[in-house]
Amino acid sequence: MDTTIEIFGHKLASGLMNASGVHCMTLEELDQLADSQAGAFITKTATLAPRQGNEEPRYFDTPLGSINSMGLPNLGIDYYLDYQIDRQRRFPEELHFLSVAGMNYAENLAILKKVQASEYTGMTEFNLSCPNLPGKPQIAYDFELTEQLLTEVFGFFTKPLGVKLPPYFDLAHFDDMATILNKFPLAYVNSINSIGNGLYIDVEQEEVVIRPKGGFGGIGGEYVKPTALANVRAFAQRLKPEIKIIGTGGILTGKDVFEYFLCGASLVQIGTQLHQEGPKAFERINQELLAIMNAKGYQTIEEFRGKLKEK
Ligand code: ERO
Repeated sequence: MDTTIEIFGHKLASGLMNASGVHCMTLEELDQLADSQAGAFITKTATLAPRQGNEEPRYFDTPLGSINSMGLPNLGIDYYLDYQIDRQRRFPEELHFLSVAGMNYAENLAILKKVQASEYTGMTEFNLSCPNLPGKPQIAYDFELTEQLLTEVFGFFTKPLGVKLPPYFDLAHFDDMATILNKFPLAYVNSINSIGNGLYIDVEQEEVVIRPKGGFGGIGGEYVKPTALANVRAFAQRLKPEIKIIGTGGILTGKDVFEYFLCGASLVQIGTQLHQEGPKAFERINQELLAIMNAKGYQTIEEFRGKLKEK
């Protein structure tokens, strides 16, 4: 019995990764992920130029999760591209992930052209769902814009590309977005980014807990798991089988991971819990998953992946 996963031509020791944004800003953090029990890891979403991000405080741990309005602080695409190209040379057996997003339409194209022109051959995650950029709506809530952008991107981008999506809340939206995504040779979709623009209140102080945008921020952790599972399940039922699904949102335990695999995820990403517990979370969670598989008599993840039963 084991938790290995074969995906994108690589064999991973587990299906667990960090969610972009958590523990992946600096070389030191990335090296710690590389040394952890994560099956793969992804870099912080990068823009063309380095960014400071929003004013602090911009991240707050709540009793059931987190709220953040980081505002895309990152060290710039060259930093993360160089890091992953170096790892690719030293560890060709690993599966590498780079996360990117532009601050506007032209920058989205420019950053992907840069990745295309580089010697990087790993996965690129195109973040269409940052909820925390003042004045900039999340791209993937604009269906026409998403289709136009992906059409232009696939005119030149030939490396494996995934998209990070925001949560959807209506079955008609799953239908419409899946119809668009199925037109493209996507490697995967990652559902979900944080639930955008929630509000957490400190009752004692009668005030919000983060400074940017009047306290509005992306919600992660336990609050979001049912929404995230529904997004994974809905896309698994609608996307062509070549498009794999990465499930993200509210994973605290091996049981949560088991639920994501039942819904059809091929990999899962952990954000809030990794922030709270550090990279040792991967080993604990994977051990918990193994214990569940053992109790249920499953030898491999493939035996139950996508097999959620209806009543
Ligand atoms: O504010 C951020 O840097 C951020 N926070 C999220 O919850 N999701 C994101 O995608 C993101 C920036 C890309």
